[in-house]
Amino acid sequence: MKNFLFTVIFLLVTGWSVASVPNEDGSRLWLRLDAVSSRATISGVKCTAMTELQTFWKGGPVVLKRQKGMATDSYSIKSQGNKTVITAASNSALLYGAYHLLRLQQMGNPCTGLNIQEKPTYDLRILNHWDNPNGTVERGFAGHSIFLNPDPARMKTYARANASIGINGAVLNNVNAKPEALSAESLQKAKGIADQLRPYGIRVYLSINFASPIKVGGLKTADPLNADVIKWWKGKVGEIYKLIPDFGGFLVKANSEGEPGPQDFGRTHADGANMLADALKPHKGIVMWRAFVYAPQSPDRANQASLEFMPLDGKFRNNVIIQIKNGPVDFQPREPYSPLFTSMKKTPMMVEFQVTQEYLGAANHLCYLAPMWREFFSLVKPNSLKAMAGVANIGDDTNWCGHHFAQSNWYAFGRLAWNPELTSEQIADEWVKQTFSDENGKTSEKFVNAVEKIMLDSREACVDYMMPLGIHHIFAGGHHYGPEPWYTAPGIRADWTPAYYHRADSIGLGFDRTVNGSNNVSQYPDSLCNLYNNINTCPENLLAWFHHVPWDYRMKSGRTFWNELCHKYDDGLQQTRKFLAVWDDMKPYVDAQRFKEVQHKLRIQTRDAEWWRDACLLYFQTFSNRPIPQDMEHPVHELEDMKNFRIPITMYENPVCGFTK
Ligand code: GCW
Repeated sequence: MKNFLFTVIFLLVTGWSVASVPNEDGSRLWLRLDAVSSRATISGVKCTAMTELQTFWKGGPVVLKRQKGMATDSYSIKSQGNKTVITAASNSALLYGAYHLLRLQQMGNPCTGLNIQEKPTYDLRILNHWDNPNGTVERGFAGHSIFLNPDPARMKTYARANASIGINGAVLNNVNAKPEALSAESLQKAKGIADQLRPYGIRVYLSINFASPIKVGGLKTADPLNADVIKWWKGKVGEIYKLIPDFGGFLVKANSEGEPGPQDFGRTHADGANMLADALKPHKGIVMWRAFVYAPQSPDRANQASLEFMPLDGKFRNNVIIQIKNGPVDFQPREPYSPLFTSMKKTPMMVEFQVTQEYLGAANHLCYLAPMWREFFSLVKPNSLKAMAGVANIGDDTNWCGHHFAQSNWYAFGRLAWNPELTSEQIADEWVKQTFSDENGKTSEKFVNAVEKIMLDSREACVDYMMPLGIHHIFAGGHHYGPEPWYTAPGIRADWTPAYYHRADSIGLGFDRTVNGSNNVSQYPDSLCNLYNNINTCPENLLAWFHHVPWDYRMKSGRTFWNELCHKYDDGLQQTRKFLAVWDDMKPYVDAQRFKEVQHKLRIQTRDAEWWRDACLLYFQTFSNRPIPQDMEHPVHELEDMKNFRIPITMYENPVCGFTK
């Protein structure tokens, strides 16, 4: 009773009460400003920036000025007397300036005395949608493709959301591209989408199937050096530009995971990419050619992109960018950076991050990814890259991303593509305040601090309960949700099974990538090579990535490797329980709908973390033959039950929940 009275008094005093917060479904993303009833005077260039400010800006007069010579997409915002002047060279840059101003307003920050200069690090800030023509989304956990039957209102929100964080490109279809992506009907559809996105400065791009000349064009070959093939692509590109004059270009996954490519005709990646680049060049289009390649016979998958692409360094046309996943294997909770980033010196490169949480709990786990991307940029210099791509986590779910907090990853991707030096804290702060503030731009400090702490701790917690200490690729087969370090299937390629990566045996755990092992370390610059090669200097969070670590190896904590592993798994689980408890306490500060939906997801995450800990520890224990330490909570599930458990979903769905026995 005393507590209750105290809470009521506290809520009254601080002005926060459940009743005053109307339910929200997340459909407005972080763009939660209501249209103003009396418009401010917005003068100058008539463009989308003007409409946005007229609709949402609550402050004094704003002048939109165009000034030639300013860098692409850069803008300035200056307070002059009671006026605010936004200056930029183009309409899309004016729009970025307008959203900057609206962001300040929505966060409740001062909007006077401004003197802001902004310039994006990358000219190209692009989302990759893995959307299929039938509306499914590969590794999509938020429903179906928003492009299947593009709803104008939804397209507008999508465009506004992207522009508000500076995203200026969208690849509309899956990199596992169906040839029909280039059919007349699909191109008409792409044109429709391009027309809707254009006012917001977003260009569209398409993924192409390298065998399209055969499958769509009826030719006998797709050999990139064949004259008919070259002509076919030129014609196709011309057709696209007639429909979409500002079309951005192609994204290509070639000779990877069964997709066709130039190697099918005895040619190289450079031959393939350059042929497409030549067709696009007259229209100022580009080719983003992926370096995600690996063959089943390789002794170490992590070595392969470098082995295939290094001999081609400097051989690509200047409108080709090599698109490289951040890590050398595949979007794992933690990987070292892909060594191509520091070894390719003569070829433009871009990084591909995965915003959708294929290996990070899909749309069920709260995992804020900015710290992971910042970790990448701590070793790969932002200005050594040309662009940034993110595999989108967007679908037709009401809240767009399946989990309310997954929106923060879309947000963080855009903000980091604009400026990779922004801190995870700053981006979280912007997102939380915009996503949860009241109509006056106010958010309770207690809520902001608590929620930001959850976000900032969440990625490391996920690593801990899923794949700590450098372990990787031990997720379930097929849909990739949950632990399955024992997974195998009849006739499956070795490099698609966890055992290829964890190599658990009676001696220890981990992949020997040292000079005595696969020699992957030698693909890194000398200083890092030496650091990673020596088990005593290798960062412990990458230990089992680079070493086969003996179970009794002494860690910095003084524990054996086995005991440390046990504790890491348990720490991760305990963290998720804390997240849930902290969120439970947030009820007074958030609308009931989002409170409950997030709480539901956190409960799943907590159960899943327990499942991960139990499955991995009990399975690895069959190799280590060592006890679970006494000073931690012990597994509660049976290994056999977990081994017999399968979630009956495809790679296009979000599981309702994980192991529940
Ligand atoms: O991570 C793997 C995914 C595939 C994906 C592939 C890729 C689009 O499991 O679903 O295919 O990477 O990035 O090409």
